Amino acid sequence: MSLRYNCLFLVDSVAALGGTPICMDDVCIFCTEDFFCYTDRATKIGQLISSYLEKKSNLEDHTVHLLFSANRWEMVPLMKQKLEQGISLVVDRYAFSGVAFTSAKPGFSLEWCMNPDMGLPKPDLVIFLQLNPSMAANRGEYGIERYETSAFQRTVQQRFEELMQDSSVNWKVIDAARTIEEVHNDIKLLSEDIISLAENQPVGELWR
Ligand code: 2DT
Repeated sequence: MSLRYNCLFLVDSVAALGGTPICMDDVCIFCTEDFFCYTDRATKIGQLISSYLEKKSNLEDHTVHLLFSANRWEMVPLMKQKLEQGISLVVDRYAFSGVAFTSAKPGFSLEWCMNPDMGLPKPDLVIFLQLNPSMAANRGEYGIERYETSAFQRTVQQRFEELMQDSSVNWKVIDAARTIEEVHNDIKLLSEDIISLAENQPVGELWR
């Protein structure tokens, strides 16, 4: 299977993938240059966010939300360039994490949180890796960064469930409590289907 298709799909969850490589036969998440990871901590905006997440600095809640969104928008020209070349993109976290996490804070509505990301390239498929917060806590270096508390993660999970009610987005939920091979296999099947369906389709605009 070649990657020369016009497809944008992403993987999102309360715990995302925690940097775990999931290699498929031809699509290699975390190994391909056509993989985008948000937060992209390499850019200047990403470095501000990274310092905030590592609790080395504090940022006002609206401000950091807008920075997360800006970190996606700054990569849009490159994403579009690749999509226009017919290259499929795999994205780890995207606007859905942005909305789920900020709206888990007191005083933030889903609507306010969605606004800055409206019009981003729309994913053809969103794979949500379902893992309960206590299992997620046992993976990776959980508990070190900001947001990594069970109470907050439970609220984030509820916000994701609200976002999944939106039928304009192609959500697929995968049970991530199984083995990496089983999760891999499910992602592979979903990816192959969407890559052929999205071929030659124009890229949509998120939440518009
Ligand atoms: P990682 O553990 O995946 O690096 O995420 N987050 C992420 C937000 O609050 N808003 C966003 O827009 C994005 C992309 C999720 C670090 C934390 O940052 C949160 C967990």
